[in-house]
Amino acid sequence: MKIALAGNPNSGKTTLFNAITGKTEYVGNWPGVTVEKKEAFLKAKYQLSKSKVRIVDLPGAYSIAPYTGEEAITRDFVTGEKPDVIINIIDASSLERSLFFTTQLLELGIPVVIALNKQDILKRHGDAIDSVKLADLLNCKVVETVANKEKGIKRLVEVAIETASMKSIQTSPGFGLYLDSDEDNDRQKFTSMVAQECHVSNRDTNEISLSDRLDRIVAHKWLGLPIFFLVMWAVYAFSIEGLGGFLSEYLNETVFGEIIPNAANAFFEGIGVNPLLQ
Ligand SMILES: Nc1nc2c(ncn2[C@@H]2O[C@H](COP(=O)(O)OP(=O)(O)OP(=O)(O)O)[C@@H](O)[C@H]2O)c(=O)[nH]1
Ligand SMILES: [Mg+2]
Repeated sequence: MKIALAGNPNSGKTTLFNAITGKTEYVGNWPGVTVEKKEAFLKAKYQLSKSKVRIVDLPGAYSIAPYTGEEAITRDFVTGEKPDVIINIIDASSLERSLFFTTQLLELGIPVVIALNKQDILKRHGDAIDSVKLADLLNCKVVETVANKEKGIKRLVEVAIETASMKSIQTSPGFGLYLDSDEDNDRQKFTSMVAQECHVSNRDTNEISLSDRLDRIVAHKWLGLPIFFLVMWAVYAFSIEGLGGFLSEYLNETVFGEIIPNAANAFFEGIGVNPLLQ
């Protein structure tokens, strides 16, 4: 059995790959880390039956229509080598953007299981995604994960193997309802509808964060500019008259006026240089 890991750059594919295969492929917190496909067998810990399961980590892609060479590797693999199931890793903190690629994967006919990753970041922001609704709207299984803490991984692998074993053909959610002449526009309208429907905010709307409060003051329509000039003046005054003034006076009068000349004279006297040359 062959399981492909596909998703947007930086969504956590390689982190998941390492966790379920025991490999130590390079992981980094920026997009474009993986530039070629990597393959390994599933760790015994996650193995459900005797048949070997091959996991393929792919470079990140925003679309099935490749823009970069790495995206072409991903497109060629999922369309050409037909894995038994695709685990589509989604960064839950940027759901709407991720769903563009997801909808394209759902059209390939290959079974798709979504790993709704980085749940910890979402929760830290006081947000959540209704994964049951998401599964319903996209017509595929969704499992919540935190790949770097190995949370939800066992369940994800189980669901992926189960889905692949059923050998059913994935049906796409059919967003053509919008009847826009441009397919990408249709797709975008669909993804923003899905993201809105599934977004659950647990944030207290009365609770305003410190940075929001500061923003309200420094970016105020009338107060913004005076505050900007005041800050610039304070920086200028501090550097010229404050610490800057003190330092330049100290360097001129003490370091270059006394310490260095005295030390140089003492050195030249010490080595017996003619006073005319000192
Ligand atoms: N907070 C948090 N960070 C995660 C999670 N999963 C992965 N990361 C971090 O996200 C970053 C990107 O992870 P990668 O595994 O390199 O992502 P990728 O999808 O392989 O990225 P590309 O190879 O560039 O496509 C790393 O810093 C991971 O440690 C998660 O569930 N929560
Ligand atoms: Mg990677």
